[in-house]
Parts: sequence; C-alpha cells; structure tokens
Amino acid sequence: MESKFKDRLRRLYRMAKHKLNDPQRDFDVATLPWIDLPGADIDAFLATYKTPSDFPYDLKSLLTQWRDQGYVILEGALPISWVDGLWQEVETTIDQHEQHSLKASVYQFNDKKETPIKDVPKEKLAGIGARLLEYHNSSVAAKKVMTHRHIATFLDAVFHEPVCVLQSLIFKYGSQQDTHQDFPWVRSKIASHLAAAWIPLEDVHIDAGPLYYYPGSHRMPKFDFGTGILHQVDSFYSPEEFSVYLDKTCAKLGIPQKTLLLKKGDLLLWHGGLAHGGNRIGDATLTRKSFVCHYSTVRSYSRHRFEAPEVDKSAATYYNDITIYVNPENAAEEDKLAGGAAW
Ligand SMILES: O=C(O)CCC(=O)C(=O)O
Ligand SMILES: [Fe+2]
Repeated sequence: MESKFKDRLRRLYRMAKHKLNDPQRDFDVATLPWIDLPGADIDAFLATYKTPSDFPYDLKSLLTQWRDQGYVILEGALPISWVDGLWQEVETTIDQHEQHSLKASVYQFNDKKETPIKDVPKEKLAGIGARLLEYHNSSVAAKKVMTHRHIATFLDAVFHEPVCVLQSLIFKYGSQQDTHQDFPWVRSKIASHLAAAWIPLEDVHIDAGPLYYYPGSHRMPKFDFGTGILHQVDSFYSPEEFSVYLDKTCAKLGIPQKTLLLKKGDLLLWHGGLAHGGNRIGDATLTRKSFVCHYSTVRSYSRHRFEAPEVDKSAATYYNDITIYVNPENAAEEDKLAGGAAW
C-alpha cells in the first residue's frame, strides 16, 4: 500500500517536472506547412503554382480536401504493371528471405525489435502480423512507386519545399492497428512535416481488415502524453490511452469513421495528424497487400535517422525531385532488387 502511494507520488512529481519543462503541446505555427496555417488561401497559392500539365486531378479540390479533411484519394494514379511488379518482387524476396538483410517486425516473434528477414522463418514473414521495414531501400520498384509523379506533384504542392522519404512498410495482411496519429512516432525535426501514402497492392476486401480513418481529425486537439504531443519512453500515457482518446474525441466531435476500400492503382495520401487504424481482419484467409510510405521535408529530415551522429549528410537518390536517403544500416543492399529500373 505504502509503495503504491510512493509510486503515485513519484509519478505526480515526474509529471509536474515535465510540465515545468514546457513540453511541445501542439505543432509549432512558425514551421507549419502553408496549407495548415489559419486562412490558407488555395486560390492565391494556385495563381502562381505551376501544376504539371499531365496531372490528371483537380489540384484545387484536392488541396481543399487536404486542408479540411486531412486526406485525398488519387484514383487510378499508378500503373497496374508497377503495382503487380512490386508485389511479385516482394513475394520473391520473402521466398528467398535468406538472401536479404532488410528488416521485418513480426507480431509475437520479435515484437517491435526489428530483425533481418534472413533470420525470420518464411511462414512468419508471409503471415498475419508481419511487416517489412524500409523495403524501398532494397528496391528500385518500390522507390518508383512511392515517388510516382502524381504523388510527387501533390506532396510538392502541400509542402512547397523539397520533400523526402522518411520511412516505409509493406504488409501482406491487415495491420489491425489501433487508432493513432503518426506524428508522435514517425518523427523528424518538425512534427508537422509529415504525410503518408497508403498504396494497395491488390483490391481491398472489406473482410481483409481495411484501413479506417476519421476525416478532419488532423485538426482535433492534440493528445498530451504527459510529456507533450510526442510519445517518449517515459511518457505517462500509453498508446492504448492515446487510441481511446482519439476514438472518443472523434465521436464527440461527430466525426464518422470511414473505411478505405481502394482498388489496385488507387492510393490514399494522408496528413500526419489524421487519426486512422486497421480494422480487425474478418476473414483470416484474405490478404490485404499494401505499401505504406511516410514523407517529410528535407528541412525537417535532413539525413537518415540511422546515420552515425558525426555524419551530417546522407547519400541519397532522387526520384521526381523526392530525396530518398540510402539506409546506412544496409547500404550494401541498396537497390539490389533492380527490376523496377526497366520501368
Ligand atoms: O495499414 C494499416 O493498417 C495501418 C498502417 C499505419 O497506420 C501506418 O503505417 O502508419
Ligand atoms: Fe499509421
């Protein structure tokens, strides 16, 4: 009893200390992307912005939807041959996993501790709960898909400064992730410089655990982990409490949950503050092959996070003006899957 009381006191003391340190409670207005600033004027932006002539969507309505709803869907943006080619390459990579050091995280195998796929049994890699991490570093095909010119055009309009790839994940099955926003975890210097793409590598079935999202939730009041808006190892509140907060606050604000049922070739782009998650898998025989890509700006993410502290510039390649840093942890395998080079 006494020790419980002491624990409580200790927690209160730590919380008070954190409050005094004045942790970040919201995105910094000084570095917000223009479109997130109060009164963002899309017409004024478009008056001087040069939209590529082959961009097949109405940029004005996309930017308006991004500003107000925190996401856009680009239907039929990607060549089906690229999407199929990428998945075939992933299947072969899983099949020949002993030849690859790219990493995976697998539920109830190495939970959260990322392991080279050569050390993960094939059945685990190909099963529910597995995700391949930073696959794009090994694959030219993945690099091409994640920087497709329509994605590049939209991200360029949103950030209006040089964009880079921050992180990527490949899933064969639904993630079944609880509701979350990405910015507390997917981190770079400027928390608001974050966007993501959800790219289906097959048509999404309703029973395969589709992604869900809350339109407009990118503008809801931010959750305070007790250590500010970013999740830290010593945060007082857990990801589960964060998730409950998001679901409850969206319900209170009258924001309905939407389910994402995209077709191969389509993609969703979402704002780093949009609340989303993965539905439960209704039918465990159904796959939900997908490629999730996170982007930031070069200003916010100026070098690869795995780089040694003394290195201030990472080697990089450029696709449609998007910077992709070489993964310094696995540089020998950068672009080793080169099939996409012919596309
Ligand atoms: O694909 C999913 O179900 C969720 C992925 C996700 O939330 C993420 O990678 O940020
Ligand atoms: Fe996410």
